[in-house]
Amino acid sequence: MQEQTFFMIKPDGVKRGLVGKVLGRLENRDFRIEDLQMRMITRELLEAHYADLVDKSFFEGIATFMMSGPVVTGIASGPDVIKSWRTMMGVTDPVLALPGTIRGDFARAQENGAIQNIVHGSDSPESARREIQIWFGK
Ligand code: DAT
Ligand code: MG
Repeated sequence: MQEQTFFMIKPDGVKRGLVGKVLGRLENRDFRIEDLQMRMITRELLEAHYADLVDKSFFEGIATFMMSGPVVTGIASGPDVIKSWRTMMGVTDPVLALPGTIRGDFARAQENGAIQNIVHGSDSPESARREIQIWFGK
């Protein structure tokens, strides 16, 4: 099914110079990059984006990490892009992410604090709609 997803290259991905590699993986799979913007995240945007995590004990760690430098946000489109991008990212924990996935190939295991795992992707059509609205107002 033709659909759109929201993706982000987190501060660790930008700092380590992985923007081109990450965008290249989307293009390799013939997904279209529909919109793209580098920006600093505000507290308000972060709390809207991670509304389900705001009450977690590790949220302050996430906030410190996510506001530590610019992120690259975007909209990608293509057939089944939402699930495909989640597969391409790999699972949340870099220790468990399989080689071949972005997290499995590039993310560092964390010794403490927030998990830093290079990329974000919407996890469902509802999340994609919600996140595209939050970040791009459309
Ligand atoms: P994902 O990014 O795979 O969708 P998520 O939505 O559950 O994972 O969590 C968002 C981010 O928050 C995740 O990429 C890393 C961080 N995070 C999640 N669970 C965590 C935990 N138990 N400890 C530290 N950071 C965590
Ligand atoms: Mg998530």
